[in-house]
Amino acid sequence: MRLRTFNAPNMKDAMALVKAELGPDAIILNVEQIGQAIKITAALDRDAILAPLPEPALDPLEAISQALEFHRVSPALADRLTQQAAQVLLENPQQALAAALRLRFPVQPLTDRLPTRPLMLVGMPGAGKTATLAKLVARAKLKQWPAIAITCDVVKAGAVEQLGTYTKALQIPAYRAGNPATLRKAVEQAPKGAFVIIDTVGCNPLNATDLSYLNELADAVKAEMVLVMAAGGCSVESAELGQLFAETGVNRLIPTRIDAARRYGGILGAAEAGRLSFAEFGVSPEIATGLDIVGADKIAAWLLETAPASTHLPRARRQANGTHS
Ligand SMILES: Nc1nc2c(ncn2[C@@H]2O[C@H](COP(=O)(O)OP(=O)(O)OP(=O)(O)O)[C@@H](O)[C@H]2O)c(=O)[nH]1
Ligand SMILES: [Mg+2]
Repeated sequence: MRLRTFNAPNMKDAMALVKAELGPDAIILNVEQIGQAIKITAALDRDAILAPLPEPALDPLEAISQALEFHRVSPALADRLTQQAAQVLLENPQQALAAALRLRFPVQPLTDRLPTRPLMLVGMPGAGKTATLAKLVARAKLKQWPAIAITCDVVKAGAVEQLGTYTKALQIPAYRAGNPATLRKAVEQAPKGAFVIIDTVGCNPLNATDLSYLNELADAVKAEMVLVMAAGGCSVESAELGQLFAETGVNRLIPTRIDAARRYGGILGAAEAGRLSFAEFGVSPEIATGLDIVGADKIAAWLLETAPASTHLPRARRQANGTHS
């Protein structure tokens, strides 16, 4: 016995499809209204009657709004995304949500092509800046770009050693710079056409001095500041942080710990509030494989795959290459 499903804009067309495919003996097992469309589940085999009825599918827009609520996406952003998804009129919630996300969240990876300016990773303490630097260098090496790394974190105990461990393994030169002038000198060491990446000390964006120091460093070498932010944060707090960093000159965001967070409302809120594009995503602690370039389709899948009403932890779902089990 094989169940078949038929989708059409109205009941008459759906029944015509059933008859055309299965003939007059088809047994209708279930009829659902999905948005404006009709979905019929039918079978030929009479045994099908004994089979349990399929679970009624959630309306696509309902599935989207439940997922956004689960992820603690701010109500205003959730409304905007749901309304945009509604305009797409797709039966598949993932495609509809992806279409809405695509309109609001541009993706601009840092390693698509060799950046023309040094990149400077900034963010809160522990956000994943240094690990992300190493992951970006690993990607640069795959592209056979010459690379150098510089750390301006001369404050945290072990920071220079941490970077040294990564750069030794990645076999690239590393420098430390305690002020804008030494940063400029370090950048001058880079061979022409090199991928130049700069680490910074964890910053407190509520402290204007911290932000203006980052600006001084970036200005000294005309670097692009890129925000690194861990997923799983409160969406209100993250939105405020995203806005503060955006006001400092950040345009792109690398969310990290996608694998270790259950809710993504924070990173969406930060990107929306700061009008930030998504760059790469940190999907595992692994340096070689822990960074992924992710489009709207994948983000929509991440948002929807966590059962919205579920109270249990989702399966270990993200692997080093960013695919899902
Ligand atoms: N699971 C997971 N862990 C990550 C990811 N990115 C970074 N980490 C881990 O997060 C921790 C902090 O990472 P760091 O790179 O040291 O963070 P940081 O922003 O440089 O920290 P400070 O220099 O102290 O401000 C480390 O244990 C990393 O391995 C990720 O995408 N997934
Ligand atoms: Mg660090």
